[in-house]
Amino acid sequence: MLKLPKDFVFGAATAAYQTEGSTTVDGKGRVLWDQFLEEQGRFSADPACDFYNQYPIDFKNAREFGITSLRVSIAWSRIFPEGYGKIEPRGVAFYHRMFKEMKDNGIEPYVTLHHFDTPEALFVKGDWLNKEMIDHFTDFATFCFEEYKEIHFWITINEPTTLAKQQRITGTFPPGAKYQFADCFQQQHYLNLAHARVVNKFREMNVPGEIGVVHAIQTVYPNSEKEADRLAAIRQDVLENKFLLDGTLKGSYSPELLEIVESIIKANNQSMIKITSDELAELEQAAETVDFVGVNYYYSKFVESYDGPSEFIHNGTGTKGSSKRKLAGVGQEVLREGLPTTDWDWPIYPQGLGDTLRRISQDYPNVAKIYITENGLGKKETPDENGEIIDTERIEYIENHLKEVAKVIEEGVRVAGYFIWSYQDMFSWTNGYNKRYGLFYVDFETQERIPKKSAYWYKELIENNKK
Ligand code: BGP
Repeated sequence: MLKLPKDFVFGAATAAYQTEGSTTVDGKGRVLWDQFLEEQGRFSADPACDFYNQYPIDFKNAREFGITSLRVSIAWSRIFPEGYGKIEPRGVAFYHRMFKEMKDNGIEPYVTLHHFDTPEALFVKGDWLNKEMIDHFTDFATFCFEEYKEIHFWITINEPTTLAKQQRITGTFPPGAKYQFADCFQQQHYLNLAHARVVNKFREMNVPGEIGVVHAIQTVYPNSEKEADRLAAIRQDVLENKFLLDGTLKGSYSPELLEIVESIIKANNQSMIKITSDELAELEQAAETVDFVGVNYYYSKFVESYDGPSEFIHNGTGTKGSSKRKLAGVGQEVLREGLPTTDWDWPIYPQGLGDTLRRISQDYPNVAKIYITENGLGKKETPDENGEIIDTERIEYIENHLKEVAKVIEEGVRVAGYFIWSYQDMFSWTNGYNKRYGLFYVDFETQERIPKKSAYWYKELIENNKK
């Protein structure tokens, strides 16, 4: 039987744009996704799982299933429809209502301030590549700290790596730019800086709570013992993980790290990024006080050296084997023989979570605790003839990852909690609605919720762990 510490937090995760729907309701401003998705014409985030209206049902379900912590995010453009300036009182009131409902159901909110939903008015001005964005984000965060006194746990930014890479290199997030390595690293630096500035503000204001950042970590391994593959894996890790981990948790970039950054940028005939000493001072100050880091882990990457041009094809349909991931100046991802993959070509490798947790603990000893802020399995699902969803594969996936967590805790790594992605089925940014992760199945036509087998399994796990 899986045993975790008595005070271990068992939660589940959500994000505003993926759940709320009601994207044009109560004065909400547009975000970067609205036009991008309209132009693609494949799917929209309305009504998603209608969390804007269904949240009382979702929280009641959570209470019944023993889930006492949920990750939610505040949609910036519900509060500041233009990103700054005019405040929308209906948006402000919505989150007070929502947080109250959570508390009334005995649920602790873990609140993300930026989960991929930059207001459109700021997106068109350059988004995270425009330094002005950092000031506006800090003002939005400051407003939230003053307004939502009921919140204890704050997360600055969700997955800076995903934002920077998918907005600038893979073209899968708006604006859909491809292979802009310099922009990707510049944006990573500005995301590190935005996180730091908000943490420093939080301290200056003496907010009585905790604050951290959430990183997506895909653990990178060389696919062979060959030196060229080892170097490719180092570059891939710098591009996706290390630059952000060091920037937010160490508060500095070593000369060796910057050399690798420069070599990737130069290999793509682009100009090196700009970093000032004042900016570095901000990073350093924040890294000294950060309370926790969240790790979102889904899969690991196995990398080989590659000398050709970039070629990235995203599998956004769940057609196994349809993706290609080769990046000039970095390396190519390959599927390791014998490892299972999801329909979206994500290799399932629980050890990768253990290795990442050990790495964070060793390399960033100043970080007091780690939460797994997302982990889960995306699947195509429909209820069976009895109206049930028997998601055995998901249970296995979660259990195997939690076993890794239990193992590293035994070794002394301070992991404080685990949030399943996702709490209920919802909208997926680049995949729409056929990639389901929820503990609760959602019929997107009727908005009916059905607990999956995994929800019952999780409930039992939580109860057993309390004994
Ligand atoms: C993370 C995001 C989530 C969520 C999840 C699953 O990157 O923080 O918002 O979407 O991944 O990803 P996907 O929906 O692409 O399968």
